[in-house]
Amino acid sequence: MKRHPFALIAVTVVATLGAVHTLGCGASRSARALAAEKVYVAPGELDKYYGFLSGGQSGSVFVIGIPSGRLIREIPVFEPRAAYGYAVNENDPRRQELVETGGLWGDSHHPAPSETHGVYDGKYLFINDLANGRVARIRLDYFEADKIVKIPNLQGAHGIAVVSPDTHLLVVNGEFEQPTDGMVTNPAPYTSVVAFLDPESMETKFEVRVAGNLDIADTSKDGRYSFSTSYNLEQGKDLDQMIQFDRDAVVAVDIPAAEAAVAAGKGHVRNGVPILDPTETPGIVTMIPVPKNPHGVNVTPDGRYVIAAGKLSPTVTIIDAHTLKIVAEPEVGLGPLHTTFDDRGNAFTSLFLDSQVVKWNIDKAVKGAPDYIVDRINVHYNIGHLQAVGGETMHPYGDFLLALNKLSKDQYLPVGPDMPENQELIDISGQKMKMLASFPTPPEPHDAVFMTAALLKPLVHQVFAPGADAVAEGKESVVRSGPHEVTVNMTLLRSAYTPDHVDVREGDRVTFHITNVETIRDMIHGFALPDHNLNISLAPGFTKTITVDAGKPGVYWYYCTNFCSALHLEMRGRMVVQPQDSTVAIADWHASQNTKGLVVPGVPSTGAAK
Ligand code: K7E
Ligand code: CUA
Ligand code: CA
Repeated sequence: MKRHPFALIAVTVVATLGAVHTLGCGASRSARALAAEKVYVAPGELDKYYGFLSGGQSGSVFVIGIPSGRLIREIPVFEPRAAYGYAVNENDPRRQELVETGGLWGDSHHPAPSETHGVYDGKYLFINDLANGRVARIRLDYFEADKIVKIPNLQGAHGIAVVSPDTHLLVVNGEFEQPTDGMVTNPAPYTSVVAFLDPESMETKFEVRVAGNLDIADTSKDGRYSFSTSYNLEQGKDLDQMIQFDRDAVVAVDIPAAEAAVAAGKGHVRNGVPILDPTETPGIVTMIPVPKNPHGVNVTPDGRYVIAAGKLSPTVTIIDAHTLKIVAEPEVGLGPLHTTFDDRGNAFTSLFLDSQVVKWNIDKAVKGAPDYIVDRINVHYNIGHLQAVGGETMHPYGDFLLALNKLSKDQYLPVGPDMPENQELIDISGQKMKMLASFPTPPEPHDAVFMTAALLKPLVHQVFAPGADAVAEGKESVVRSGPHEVTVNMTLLRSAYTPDHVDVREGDRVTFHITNVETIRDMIHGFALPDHNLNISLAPGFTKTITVDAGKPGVYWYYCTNFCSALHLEMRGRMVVQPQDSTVAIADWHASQNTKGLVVPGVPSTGAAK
């Protein structure tokens, strides 16, 4: 088809007018300048807030700065990541946990920081893996996952929440219903469980069975209830069946009552976990009927109300968090998914279908006042979660809101078949919301929690007191502990490995027990071993242990992967693997030290070096 010349001209004129309009209009320029001023963080300045975004199918947590939107760090959790020396080797304890609990990828949706007295204590950040029914715990002093567990009797670990105010337990929802007794031959409708975990041992203490599924979770601010949405009260097995009822439910579990029932032996133990059945233990579960295939459930900062988002209904349901009675059900717009809060009694609900954030006043909605809707703002596009800074705590900060949009459509050039997910930063400090900025992140953030930089700073350790298992400077050794077992007790200090050479034999299992003995912050050293799939990184004072097969005969240079000094490139050492039938004597490392690195002949290969 030939293009009509007039069409081209018309397009050019419109484009030119558009450009003149945006650039030439003084008001729009100053609005842009004001927005830019609000998000600009000058070089060397710090962001006011740090956000922890769940990484979705990236299986990680992204740390971003607000208001700049800068991606500051990724915390890999359910996926090995060489960049941070995380779970790379087959024998890495985290990787073994990953393999044993479901595999080397995850779908993380909901970050939940631990709390003491209702405020973040900086100890842990919990994150779910929807795909494999797992939960991981990230040490917030080290920014690395330190435990990954599989939850028995549960599939589709979706909503998670800590029990406020003291992280008494961790709540995990099972979204994908299962045969109640675990037997696929059982024709009865499927059920699901909400699991309660001990945050320290990460053991599943007990579970509560629900006739339906469980989607998003929150808890009351006083430790009494967990709240979970269920969108399949129909107990349907296909889409048609799941959208039959006008109302599904918010499932409230009375936590003290459930604990008492477990203590009284009322649970049926399956896979080591007592499961409570509410039909046998009345009073532990209250089903609050809410429309329709609800999704998000969020408790207001003051703990008074529970807000359930209607998803297929244009409403949110406001439930009294103490009496569990519905107090109002205001219309907010199409496709309400999640709600967050400012510090002035307002709620902000994401509208997936309308591609909007709606701001509404909680008190006015409860009283039935007609003017409860305060403002609406368009987002780009199809928003899932949204989070106002601090909105998930008892003390929201009330200045910024992050919209986590599922589709960016026209916001970026295509860089592949799919478009980046789009985050938008909205100023919520005034009566009307103002769009400030947008920025993409890797796939696919679901939810976010925020801490002020001032709160976070003292929580994160950078230099650790060496633990009981640390290797001290001067105490390095290479120990042959069996015919095929070698332990290397190693220290790292700019810019050398001690020992800087290790002689082993083909068939040996070599355990590297490594301490970074640096005492100044940010002096991270790596330890990468070519052709052994090994890379770890260590903070000052930190110790890690990893065992590898010696591998094929050869000379393998271990080297530092974190740029640490002018002699970083020289920071390397040799592992020499002698062939099985080699007649070359394996050097005693200490003896070789005494002779300035020369191999001492005649030291038997199986002789233990002290
Ligand atoms: Cu709405 Cu998994 Cu939090 Cu995603 S869930 S949107
Ligand atoms: Cu140590 Cu580079
Ligand atoms: Ca339903």
